[in-house]
Amino acid sequence: MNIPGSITTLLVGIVLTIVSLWYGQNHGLMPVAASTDAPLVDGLFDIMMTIGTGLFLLVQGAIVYSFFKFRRKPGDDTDGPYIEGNIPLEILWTSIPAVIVLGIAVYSFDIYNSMGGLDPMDHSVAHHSQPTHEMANMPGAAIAGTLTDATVDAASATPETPAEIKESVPAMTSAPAEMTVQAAGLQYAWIFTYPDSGVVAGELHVPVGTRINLAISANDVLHAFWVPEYRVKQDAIPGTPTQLSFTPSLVGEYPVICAELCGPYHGAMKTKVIAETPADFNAWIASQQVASAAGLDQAIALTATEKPVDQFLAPFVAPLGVDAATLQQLHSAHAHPSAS
Ligand SMILES: [Cu+2]
Repeated sequence: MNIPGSITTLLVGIVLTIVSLWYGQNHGLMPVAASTDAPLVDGLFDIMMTIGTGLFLLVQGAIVYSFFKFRRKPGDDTDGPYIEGNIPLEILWTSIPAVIVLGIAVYSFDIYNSMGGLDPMDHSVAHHSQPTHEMANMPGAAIAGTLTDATVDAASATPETPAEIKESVPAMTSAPAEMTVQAAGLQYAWIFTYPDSGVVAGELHVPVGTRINLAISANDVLHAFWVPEYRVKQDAIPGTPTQLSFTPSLVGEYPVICAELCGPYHGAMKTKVIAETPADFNAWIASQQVASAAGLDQAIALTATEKPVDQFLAPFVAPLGVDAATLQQLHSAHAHPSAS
């Protein structure tokens, strides 16, 4: 083996390892971790940054070292020595990357699996992991968020974080275990539909602590649903429904970005996910129902055909003290003259 084993090499190796480990934890490249899945992805990213930093320093260090060490001496016009090869060295520099790549493959597959990537329709995964995720991972997520904020984005994020954590803790106890929301991508917007309430919105409101199952569709061309703060992304494919699951862990507003070039205004296809406490979320759902009930277009288009007149008028007359029975009587009395 021609690998030098001097003290200098050992010291350089130790320094290189320490610098790589430090930078892997302090690269500051990730936005705040706002879902329970985010710390998993960040763990993988940190390890890859550690390895990448080590390799970068090793390769660049060897190049810079060689510039000086093997610089042509003045007056030396001879050729360099002929080197046939070095089997042990070649085995070493093949096996080490192979082990690294295999290790990252197994680790990332494990994370993909634990995020439900293998079978997003299998809700038992979410149910089984829910209690442990909430008990064990949620404080971790909050702490991770604090650390990231403090070191990375001190100016903008740190003041919000204590409040976010405070708000997110009681949210755990009363949030539903999971919720399915339809997300339709179209040029150039996202339309979110809440199945139970029928609320339709251009922004995604989610209660913190609830496993959100997005049922993603595309109305025209390829789009992709991406929330960097949640570390999740999924394609929206015309004719092929796709799924995406995540659990918001911090109260706040985060950008939803279309991550698939979908047309000339692709860059403007942005909205936001608004993670709030279950109480705020329920209040928002209620406000949306009132808003849609009060919409005249909706009342004509939907309610006139699907509901009896007294039912769809009820929200309007309630403040006047007219009850549904009275309304029904009034309607019956006037129905015949106007029915023709
Ligand atoms: Cu798009």
